[in-house]
Amino acid sequence: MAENDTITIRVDERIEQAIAALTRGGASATTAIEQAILESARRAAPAAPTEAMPDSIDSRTLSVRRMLTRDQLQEFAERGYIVIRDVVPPDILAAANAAVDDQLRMHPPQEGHAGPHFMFPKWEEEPALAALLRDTQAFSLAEELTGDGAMEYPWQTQIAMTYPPYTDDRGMPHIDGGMRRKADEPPRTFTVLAGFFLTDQDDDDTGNLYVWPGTHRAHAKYFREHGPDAFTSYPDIKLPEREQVRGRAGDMLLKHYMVGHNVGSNTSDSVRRTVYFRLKVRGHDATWRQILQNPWHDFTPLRPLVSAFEENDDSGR
Ligand SMILES: O=C(O)CCC(=O)C(=O)O
Repeated sequence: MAENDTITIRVDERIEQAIAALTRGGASATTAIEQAILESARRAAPAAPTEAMPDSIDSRTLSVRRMLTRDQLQEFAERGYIVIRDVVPPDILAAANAAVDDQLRMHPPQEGHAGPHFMFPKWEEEPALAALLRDTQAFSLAEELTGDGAMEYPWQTQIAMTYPPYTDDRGMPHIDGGMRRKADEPPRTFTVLAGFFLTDQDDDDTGNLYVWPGTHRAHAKYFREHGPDAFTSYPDIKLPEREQVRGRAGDMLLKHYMVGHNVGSNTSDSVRRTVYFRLKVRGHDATWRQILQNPWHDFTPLRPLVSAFEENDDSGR
C-alpha cells in the first residue's frame, strides 16, 4: 500500500462490540483489536487486490479511538490515578528508549550512582519522546478527563530514572511546584501528569512511583480551609496508605496533579525508566487558586461522577 493511501473501513456492529469488550477495563487488547479491524477490513473490501491488503494495521492510516471506561473515569476521580494498558506501540517505545540513551550520553549520572536521575529535555528537543504523547492515543485519552481540545502540549519532558539499589524511606509525599516557593511567586501547578513506562514496573520496588491515593481531594479540602496561598509546604493532612504504581513498558499513567507522590524504591536488577509530561488545560495558570481548592476545576467531564464521594468528604466544590 502506498504511504499516503488510506482505506475506509466500515466497522460493523459485531466488531464494534468486540472492540468495546476488549478495551473495557483497560485489558491488553491491542493485538486482538488489530485482528478485529483486519477482519472488518476484509469484509468491507472483499475485491481489493492482494497487495492492497495490509499485513498489519498501519497506525498512520487506521486507528480505533480508544475510550476510557466509566469505571476508569470513576477510579481517576476517586483515587486520582489510573494506568492504561498498551498505549504505546513497540516502534514508538523503542525510539523513545533510544532518545533516553542519547540524553544519557549528554547527561550521565555519576559513576556508581544509585537513586533517582532526572533529565528535562524540551518538547521540541526530543521528538521521539514527544511521540509518546502526540503519535499515540495518549493525548486523546488524557483529554477524556478534561474535555476534547481542552489541553495543550507541554513545553517540557521529564525522564525519570531510578538506579538500583535504592530504598526511599521518606515515607512522605509531595505535590509538584509549590513546596518551598516564595509567597509572591505563583506555584507551578498543572492539570494532569501523563507518565509513560519505558521499563516494566509491574513488581513492587522496581522504581515504581509512590502515590497516596485520594489525596487530591484531601489536599483541596485543606486549601479550602486554609486558603490556596498556604501552598508553600506540604499540607498537614491524614495520609492514606501509600501505593506503588504498577505498569508495564508501553502502558500509560494518568495522575491528577494534586495527588501526593514521590520517588519509589528500586531494589531490582535494572534501571527504571519513565517519561513524564505535565499537561495543562488552556488558561490553567491564571486559575491556580481555584485549582488548588477544587479538584474538578480542570476536569469538566468528571463533575457528574463525583457527587457520591463529594457528599462524604465535602471535597467537590
Ligand atoms: O521518580 C518518579 O517517578 C517521581 C518523580 C517525582 O516525584 C517528581 O518529579 O515530582
